[in-house]
Amino acid sequence: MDKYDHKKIEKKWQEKWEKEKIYFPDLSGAEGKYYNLWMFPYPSAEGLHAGHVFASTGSDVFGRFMRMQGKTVFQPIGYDSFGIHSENYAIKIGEDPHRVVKRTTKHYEEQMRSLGHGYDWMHTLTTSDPDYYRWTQWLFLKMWQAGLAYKKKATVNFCPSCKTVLADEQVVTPSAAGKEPKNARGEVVDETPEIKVCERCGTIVEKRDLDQWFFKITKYADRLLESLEKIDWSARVKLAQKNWIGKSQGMLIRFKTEDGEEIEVFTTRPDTLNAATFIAIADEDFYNRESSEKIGEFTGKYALEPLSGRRLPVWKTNYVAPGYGTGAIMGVPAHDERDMEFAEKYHLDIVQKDPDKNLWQEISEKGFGKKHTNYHLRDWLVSRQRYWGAPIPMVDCPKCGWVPVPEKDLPVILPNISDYKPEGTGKGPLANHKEFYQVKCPKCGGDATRETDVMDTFVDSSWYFLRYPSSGEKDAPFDEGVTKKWLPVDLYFGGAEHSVLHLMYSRFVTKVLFDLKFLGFDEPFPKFFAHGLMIKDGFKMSKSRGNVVNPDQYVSKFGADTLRLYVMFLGPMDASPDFRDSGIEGMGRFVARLWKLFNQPLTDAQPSKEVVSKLNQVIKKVTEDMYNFKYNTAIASIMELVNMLEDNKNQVSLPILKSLALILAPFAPHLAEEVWVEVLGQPFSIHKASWPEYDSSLMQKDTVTMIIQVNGKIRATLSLGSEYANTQEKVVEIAKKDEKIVKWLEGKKIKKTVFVPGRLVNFVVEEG
Ligand code: ANZ
Ligand code: ZN
Repeated sequence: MDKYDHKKIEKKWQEKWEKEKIYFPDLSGAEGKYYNLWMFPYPSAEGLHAGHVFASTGSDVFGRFMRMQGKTVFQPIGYDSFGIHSENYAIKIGEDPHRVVKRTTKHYEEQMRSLGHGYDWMHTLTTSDPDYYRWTQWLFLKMWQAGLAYKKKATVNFCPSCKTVLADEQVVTPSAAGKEPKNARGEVVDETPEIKVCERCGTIVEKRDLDQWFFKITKYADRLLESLEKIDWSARVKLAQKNWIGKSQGMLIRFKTEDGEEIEVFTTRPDTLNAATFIAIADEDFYNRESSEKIGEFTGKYALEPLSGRRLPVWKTNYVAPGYGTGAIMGVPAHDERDMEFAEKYHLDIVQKDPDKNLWQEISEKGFGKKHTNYHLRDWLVSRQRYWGAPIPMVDCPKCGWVPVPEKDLPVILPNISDYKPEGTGKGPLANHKEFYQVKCPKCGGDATRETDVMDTFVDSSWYFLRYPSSGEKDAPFDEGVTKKWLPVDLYFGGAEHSVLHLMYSRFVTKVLFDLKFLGFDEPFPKFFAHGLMIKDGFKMSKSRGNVVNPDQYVSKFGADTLRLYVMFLGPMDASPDFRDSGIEGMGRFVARLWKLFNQPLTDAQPSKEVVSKLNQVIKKVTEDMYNFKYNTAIASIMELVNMLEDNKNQVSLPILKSLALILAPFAPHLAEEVWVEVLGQPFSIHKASWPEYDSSLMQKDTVTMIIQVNGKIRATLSLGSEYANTQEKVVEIAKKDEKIVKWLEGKKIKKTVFVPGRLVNFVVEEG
């Protein structure tokens, strides 16, 4: 037997799989479809890291399992290549982003192929390719036609480092961004609860008033909320979406100031109106200050509480958000902590509410207020003052206003320019290029200007799953028939950090396309699984710590199968596994043992009951663990089986090794194929073979020996299934029928029964 030569064997099967199109299903004729999708990566300069290996292998293992369950599995991969990630890197090294992306995507593909994932390389996509972004622009036009895209001046989040605006969802806490907070000069600052940073770079965001394009996601707030009910996602991710939508029911109440001005407040607690002691209104200046304390200033005005006419001082503050509700509140310190903190600081009155009054009714009857539902969700800001994105297909005409680029003229090509660096002027680099923006109005033919902003990367990724099965389609973003067959996605695998960003946007876009009759379903991912994030030697992997694990060296040294088995063995898919070099060496030894076991001479002898029982138990366990993404315990039970077979070499028969190869196949696809075809002589390919069945009747149950006493003397022992040995009722019932016991109990009265679970029963009977 030769040593297991992973380099030769892995390459051999990768080529054969490709040649025989093992992972390229016929999408037009597929029966029992299974669309197995992993969130596509940003092709970064560094390439894949071990966290990608963990997540993508987790998805691949499931896809392989489903294929062995008889499904036609479609598992595509592509690149989210537009956007700041690639662009910032391009700027850093002074190379055109087009060229950078060409190189990085090629590198990603090589790495992904080396891991042996079962991707359909015939259906891939790159969001920065014109034949992809043409349809991202088409999507923009559909939004416009549906009245869901608009441009408006607004106070928006601006990242001084990325020099562009950000959507609300892209402004997060430093920990959510996984970054240390930095000020505009790039210096790291202390983290306080109030600090909100750019999701990409960790820089504290600023507010700016700018003219921007938005998608009206707020129109879909209720539906995004309601249909969470019908999708199979974890409670945690659903809650994140629910909180982000932030529906709250309350009232708008009108106050008048003494000089007749009107102030409307939004409150969820109209019942506390008679405990309101001040009015607080939002103030942009205060709000934009980096202060973790509540600050305020008395305006000199008083508002009259509508029911009693009490005079309430009106304050300007930083703790009322300008963009939420009406931007004004009634301060109720006795019942609201934030108001209490403010009232204490500025010595304002604190009074209790009147518990007996139904103020909801009284306020609306007297016409001072009306019921109102408020949402935290804001419209989605989609324009970016950057270069590396899909140009927004709109033309500004002095006569006609905003005119969409006709569909037949798409794509609006992103021109090659050398000055692609953002300047932070509020306009993107394309605004310096007349040859790009000087156009004729598509409607009246007069002189007009193109929009020079480009789209947010999250627009690119909001619909990519629709494109995969139709990639290459020239006349539409997706083919009707293929889409009907293959969508929605059966299992979506990805990081929980996208809980509100990408997942919310994709759900929104799907609902819009459903309403426009392009799709027959309105949830893109009926099942989503959020995997955990891998760490290295106890720490989060990060460039600054220098502990980012590049998988290439491990693939080269140990082979893809060892690496796959290792990362899958680290813990359940939703945990945060810790990558350690010592661990992968151990897995390398296990793979060598497997190779030896498969290559030993086979026997025709009947395996013992114990071995058969173990095999069936392990198949059962692995099958169940697969559905729960507990690959770690699946692998652990395969290891137990291997131990047992090594101890019982004379019983290792062909059927046993076939089953072992089959359950290994999702984890170690190359090794499994090699032994299946070359050692066990089975027909290519193991990855199209059926998953093994298990037979419960062949599984020996664990048994427990129970001692049965009568008046403290041992009269019998009973061998019972462990499922019985802990229930008094069951054990007593069986013991009383046992012939050795019957004679001791005959005609006697049982005074007492002592029961020690799993160990003993003592019947105490009348003497004599
Ligand atoms: C009086 C009151 C009494 C309130 C009480 C709460 C408790 P949701 O929608 O659940 O987040 N509020 C309204 N607009 C605000 C703004 N722009 N910035 C900051 N706070 C604002 O909570 C709505 C409640 O948050 C409103 O109800 C208002 O305070 C405050 F015992 O009014 B309440
Ligand atoms: Zn015009």
